[in-house]
Amino acid sequence: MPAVIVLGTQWGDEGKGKATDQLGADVDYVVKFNGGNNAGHTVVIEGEKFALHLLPSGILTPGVTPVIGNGVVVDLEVLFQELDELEARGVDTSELKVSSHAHLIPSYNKVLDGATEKFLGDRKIGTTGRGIGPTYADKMNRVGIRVQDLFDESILRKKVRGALDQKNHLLKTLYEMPEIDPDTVADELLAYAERLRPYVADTTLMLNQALDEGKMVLFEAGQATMLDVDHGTYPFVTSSSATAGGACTGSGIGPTRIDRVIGVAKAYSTRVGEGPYPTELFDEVGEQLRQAGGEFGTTTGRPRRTGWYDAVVARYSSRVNGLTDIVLTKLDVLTGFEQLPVCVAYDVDGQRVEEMPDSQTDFHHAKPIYEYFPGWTEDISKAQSWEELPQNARDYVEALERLSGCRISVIGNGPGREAAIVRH
Ligand code: 2SA
Ligand code: GDP
Ligand code: MG
Repeated sequence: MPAVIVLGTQWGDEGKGKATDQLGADVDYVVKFNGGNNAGHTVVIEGEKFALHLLPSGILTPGVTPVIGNGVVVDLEVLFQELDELEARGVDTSELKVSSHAHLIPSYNKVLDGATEKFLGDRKIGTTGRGIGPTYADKMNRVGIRVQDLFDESILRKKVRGALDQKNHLLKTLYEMPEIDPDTVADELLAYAERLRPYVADTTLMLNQALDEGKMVLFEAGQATMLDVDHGTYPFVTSSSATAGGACTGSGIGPTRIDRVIGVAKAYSTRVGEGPYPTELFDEVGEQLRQAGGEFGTTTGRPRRTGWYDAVVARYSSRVNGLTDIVLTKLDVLTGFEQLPVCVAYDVDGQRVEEMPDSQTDFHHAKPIYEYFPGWTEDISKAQSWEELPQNARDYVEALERLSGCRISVIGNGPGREAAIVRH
């Protein structure tokens, strides 16, 4: 299986980092194709915890070439901080490749991310404040700054000036903030040029050649299906394509090359930031899930909203991504809950709805219709096979498989690399 996509089926933080890492030994390239340092992937190797933001999780596996694809937005300060931290912990980062087409996050877009959220007030998105939205807006508006611009100083200065023309006007008149000097921003970016140069590559050519040679390439999504700018709960989404199609546009691979699409799903659900979330729990059970699952943002430390598994979302994810497999994570977190509700359909203004509502208003009105499954009390964190799981845990997984419209091929039962039960 030469080309595999790993993506999130819910609202992020399903455990994609761990799923990618587990496939690591068989993989030649791990490609990040969307998002930037808004992502946070935690990987635990022999008890040691690594939190990755901008770098693909594959960087932790020796022999894997980590790639930052053209669809990613890169904060150079964060990139080098992350590389320095990993190097200090003995991780070899020298094989990293960065697409010359990837866009850079200039400091003004971090200022604008914060200012826009403040301006929106109670209509805010709850962004990570990393400048992601404004940088993708610049890309689409054709005033973005790309990696390759760092190597032509006069072009870079011209582009930064062009981008700031409009933004300074906005900062001054609407947000009542100081204007930003274009040359200061250009100098900030240029300071990283020589350090970045050895990593820069034509990653599209490189990846297509690798696939021609039968190498295994893994595409790792940031965020998740319900945060995708097209298919998520717009406008409460991130600004990139976190679904399977994004792997193609974000790396320059044709869709005919993709062999497998693995969706990672938590055995319950979480969401960070604002936006509709039908199965959200507001009571002490929600708090219990948050504590048991350690549900706090990897990037910002924000407490995550928590709720039950939503099979309508899972079916939708299977459909828009063409999933071939689901990796179900954090089953161990559910140990000790007496009863496990699973949302099988929605009640939308008195009507039973089986599929994801097409209209935003309907989704905002959706109330979960639950089926209830009995829980288990046995510790499952040491289980190594399907047979070792208690009957109720197996019944729960089989019910999720039936309701989600896709086979569940791996079950996560702990944060460590080794804590996984392979079924198929
Ligand atoms: P942005 O910053 O423009 O991408 O924010 C837009 C929405 O996307 C959500 N978002 C995320 N949701 C879950 N996890 C993310 N990564 C971090 C993590 C989050 C953290 O792994 O824990 O540490 O807070 C992530 N990144 C973006 C965001 O909450 C907005 O709803
Ligand atoms: P990602 O953004 O999808 O890569 O996920 P995050 O790393 O932000 O959040 C997932 C969290 O769950 C991390 O702290 C992982 O170490 C942890 N995790 C992953 N799989 C499992 C699992 O099966 N069980 C438990 N208990 N924790 C897990
Ligand atoms: Mg995360």
